[in-house]
Amino acid sequence: MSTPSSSDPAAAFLADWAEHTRFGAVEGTNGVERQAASEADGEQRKWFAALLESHGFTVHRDAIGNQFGLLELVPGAPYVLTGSHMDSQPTAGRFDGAYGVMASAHACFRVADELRADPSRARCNLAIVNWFNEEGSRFKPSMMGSSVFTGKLPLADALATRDPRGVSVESALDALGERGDFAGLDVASYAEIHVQQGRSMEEEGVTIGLVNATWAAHKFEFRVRGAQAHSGATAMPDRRDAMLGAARLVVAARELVDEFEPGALHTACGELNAYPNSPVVVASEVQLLLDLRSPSAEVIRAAHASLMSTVERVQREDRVDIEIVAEHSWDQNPYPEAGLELAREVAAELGLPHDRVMTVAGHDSTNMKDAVPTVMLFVPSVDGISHNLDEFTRDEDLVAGLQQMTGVVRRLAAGALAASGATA
Ligand code: HGY
Ligand code: MN
Ligand code: MN
Repeated sequence: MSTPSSSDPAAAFLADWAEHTRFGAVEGTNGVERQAASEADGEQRKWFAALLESHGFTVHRDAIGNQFGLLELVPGAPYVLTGSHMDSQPTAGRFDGAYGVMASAHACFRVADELRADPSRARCNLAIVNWFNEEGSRFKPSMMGSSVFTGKLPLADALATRDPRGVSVESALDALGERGDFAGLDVASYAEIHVQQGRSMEEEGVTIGLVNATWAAHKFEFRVRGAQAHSGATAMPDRRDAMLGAARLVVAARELVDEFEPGALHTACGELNAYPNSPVVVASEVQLLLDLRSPSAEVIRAAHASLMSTVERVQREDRVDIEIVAEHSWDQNPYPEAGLELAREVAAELGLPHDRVMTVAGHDSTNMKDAVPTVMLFVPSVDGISHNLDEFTRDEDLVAGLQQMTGVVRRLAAGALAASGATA
């Protein structure tokens, strides 16, 4: 673990980075499995808390398990908040989210040392955050911790959410000792860095992505209901096959893409649970999660309408009932220009190739940008591989992102973009 006296910031970061990847490491691969509030997530949180404390930060947890490291340099001043998430998808890459938390921490360590040496430059305090359950794989919806923090999701609803085995968020967090009562952080500004999870930056030779907008997303959790029956004996016209209804929706999601210009719509069904899921039985119930993404709000609306007409047709023709059990969506909308300009100036000063880029995936900053002045940054992903054990970003890009983040935090701590009391 790095110490406050580490003199080479890049080497100190890479050493801690190498150490952090052992939590939830999937044997024989370079990836991790560290779903929200799992044992591996809990172990990593303990290690991360010790890292923050060793650099003089005080560690707190709020009621939804967001983990904060705080350093007060200017008594009573608001905080520059920076971070991302350390939870992962099943059998996933080691960079998604965790890179942002570790780069934020090391950027803050460096700026903290500078401001301790010259306190007259400090206008804000420093806070690092490890948001709870960004991925939404074990507990839906995604971006849970930042949604509760920004008031978009009621705390009670989040705590009551259960994983497929019936374990609630509340009891999973309690089992790890990761549910706290910290509240009332006065946030001046927020910054996050993440791997791109696409390949345009690598192809265009861009080292620092200045995220200027997010794609729109609409996720549907459907429940398809039919009737349980013998898969051999039941006459075909008598069947109400929930698996068939679900399969029609899976195929419809792919066919929707062809209704629009190439690249205008991404769709997938990533989760499918059938009951009773047994040989020789026609399924009575299937739950599936269908995900629509587009850079155009208009395309999302049109795709939504087309999907609903498919739902009507499948119910009629296949004699199944289809219900929307839950939805999670966000609009196509911009990140603040002032944050983009600040990040552009830092990249130019550092001589790092940079350009504006949209984010296709959701991030905790998708929530935070609606509450406080926000900067969102990307570093390249090799071949755009993501949510996969082989996700990869080169060390030189990790270090460039750390330098960029350090420059951004330095300016934010000196009062750039500051808004006080925007988030409680
Ligand atoms: O894009 C997503 O849905 C996830 O929250 N990153
Ligand atoms: Mn992520
Ligand atoms: Mn992810």
